[in-house]
Amino acid sequence: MRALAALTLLGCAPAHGEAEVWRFAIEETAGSVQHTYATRLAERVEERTGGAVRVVVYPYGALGTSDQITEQLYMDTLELATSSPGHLGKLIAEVQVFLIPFALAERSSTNARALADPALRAFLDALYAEKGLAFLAAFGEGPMAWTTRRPVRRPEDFEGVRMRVMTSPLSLAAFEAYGARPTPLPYGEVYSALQLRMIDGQVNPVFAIEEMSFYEVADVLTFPHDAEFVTTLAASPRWLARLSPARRRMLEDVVAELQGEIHEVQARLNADRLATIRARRPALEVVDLTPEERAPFRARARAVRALYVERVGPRGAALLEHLDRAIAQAEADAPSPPAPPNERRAP
Ligand code: 6CS
Repeated sequence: MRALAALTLLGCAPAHGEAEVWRFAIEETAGSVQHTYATRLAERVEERTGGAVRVVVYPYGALGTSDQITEQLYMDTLELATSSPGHLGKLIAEVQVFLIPFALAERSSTNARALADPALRAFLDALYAEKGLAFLAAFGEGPMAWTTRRPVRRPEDFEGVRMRVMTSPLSLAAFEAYGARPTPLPYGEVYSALQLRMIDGQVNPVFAIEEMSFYEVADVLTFPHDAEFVTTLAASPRWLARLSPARRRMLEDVVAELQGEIHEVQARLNADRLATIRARRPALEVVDLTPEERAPFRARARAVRALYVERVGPRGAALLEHLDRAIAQAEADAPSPPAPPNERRAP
């Protein structure tokens, strides 16, 4: 794997017989939502090209951190990668819209429809193009959950709690507004930082909390119902331009199919992994914030929304409007009944 990574960093496509190789780096480990997405994409591309294209999937770390794989896209030394706003926000400030607490819907199914909205996608497309990236898709990976050493039910409970956040500045601002002491770190450094007590908690969807073993170094897992983890699929624009029209259409078709499937994948993975965590650590307290408990967090999130507009500027405000509209439309298309208590508990 290391030799392959070295070849890739030099921009040389590894040989697999005569097949053309597309390298796809993800920000998560094998078995994750992104890994399922990437392996499905790989299978379909290989099948539809009769094996003429082979997609090699590189899990987290194989080609570097989230920032490093994004950089490889615009250097044109990598074809495809997942680029999450939690890290990409340093390069494209506007995508931090997905990090504003309570900006997305509480239900992942609503977010899944909103993220497929053509106007929202077109806006993102232009922003990525400006920064030397090609935007292909945005999708949710499930509700965010906090893992902490002690219960956090009110903003006051966050006092002095060093929460690891992703590296985009708005994640930091959000947890500052919540009253915590946010600490940005790359994904791969979180477990040891928790173990060494350099940080007290972190925030991620349940499947990630299981795959990265964060639940082992926590006493409480809280569902605040304030945000969903959103990622994007990005590509090297120069590579895309080199694809034949037929190959490009085939890729777009596969991406469109996956847009419709990935919501079910994340829902199943998150539910299964919560069961695994509960079975492995029965002592872990699982807390579901009530609507009343969420209210003070929601109130503090208003300042984060205002800060986003202030810091990111008119294009950020326009993207936020697009997102609000897409969510309202998704709600109108399929109004959601109040979530039953059991569904609120299992993301
Ligand atoms: O917390 C993070 O940094 C990472 N979390 C997930 C669920 N995916 C990738 C991201 O880098």
